[in-house]
Amino acid sequence: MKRISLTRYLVEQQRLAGHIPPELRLMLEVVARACKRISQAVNKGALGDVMGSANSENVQGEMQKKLDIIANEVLIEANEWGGHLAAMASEEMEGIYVVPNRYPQGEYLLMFDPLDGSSNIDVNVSIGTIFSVLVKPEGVGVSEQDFLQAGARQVAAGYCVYGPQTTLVLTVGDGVVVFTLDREQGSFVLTEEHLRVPEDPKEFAINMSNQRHWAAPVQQYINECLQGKDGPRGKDFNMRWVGSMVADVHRILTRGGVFMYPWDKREPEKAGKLRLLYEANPMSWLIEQAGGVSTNGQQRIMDIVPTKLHERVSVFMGSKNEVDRVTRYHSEA
Ligand code: AHM
Ligand code: MG
Repeated sequence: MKRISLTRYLVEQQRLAGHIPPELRLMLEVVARACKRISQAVNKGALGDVMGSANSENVQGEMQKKLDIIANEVLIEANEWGGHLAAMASEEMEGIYVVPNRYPQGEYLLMFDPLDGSSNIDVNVSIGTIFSVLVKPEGVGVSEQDFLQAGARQVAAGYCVYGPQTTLVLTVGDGVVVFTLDREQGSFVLTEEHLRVPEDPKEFAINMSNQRHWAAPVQQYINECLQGKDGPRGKDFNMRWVGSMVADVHRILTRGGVFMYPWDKREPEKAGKLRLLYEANPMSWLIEQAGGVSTNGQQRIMDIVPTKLHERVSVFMGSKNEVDRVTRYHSEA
């Protein structure tokens, strides 16, 4: 594999496969540049006055951290003047952000969770940025309605994880590629092509402290894993839970497993904790592009047509056989 930069990779893909329009390529480069800046802020930690709470709440009623707000601003500022976007939507903003009139308008819609895993910022554990790109439907102007498209219509999706390494993982519908940030050169370098999720792993990721609130199919699946060699699965399982979706899904893309954030009885009116448009959809597409499966227990997540911008969803994603199994338990219930 050639150790080429993200820019060069995208140019080559555009030339070879022709499936990355130039505007999309340029937009992805802008997103990657913004991620580099967020990575720098994350790395500075306490030296950069980026730690701790901002003493404000976002639209979901969650306390915002300073880095949530910084990352959101970095992404908006980097993208608003590029001419490739019509509007953006973010976990940290109630409504959509329409590209101001003073800048050229493009045809794409960008959605992001600027800083996923906020609870891990202050304890120096991996966090990340998740993003998803759609094409704006034809018509004058842009509205929230334009964002309410099924995940199957995404044209690009990815995340950047800020951990021991800063890693950008991307799909444009032709498999999953991984770039590692070379801090000395200041560029993302291709380090993995054709990422595949192993099919029969022995690892699961779920917040076990919510066990008593889960629905029966999830209880059954986890109970069977916990019985290990002595139970119906006939093998021992390991559990990992970072508490940052980016880090947990990155591990699963790398060595297999299943990531779950199911509906639970604590807030029964909510479909789940994670958000469909800028968390579940991009991660689902990456998982599927790597040969995995992603459902909400009932159906493929990417087939769900959203009804609102900050819609939540129950999530089961990862290795095919495990996700098929827990999805089957839902249909048998
Ligand atoms: P955030 O986007 O506000 O950081 O919330 C999403 C995160 C996910 O990264 C993670 O999987 C989940 O929330 C963990 O939640 P909890 O600690 O409640 O289990
Ligand atoms: Mg998040």
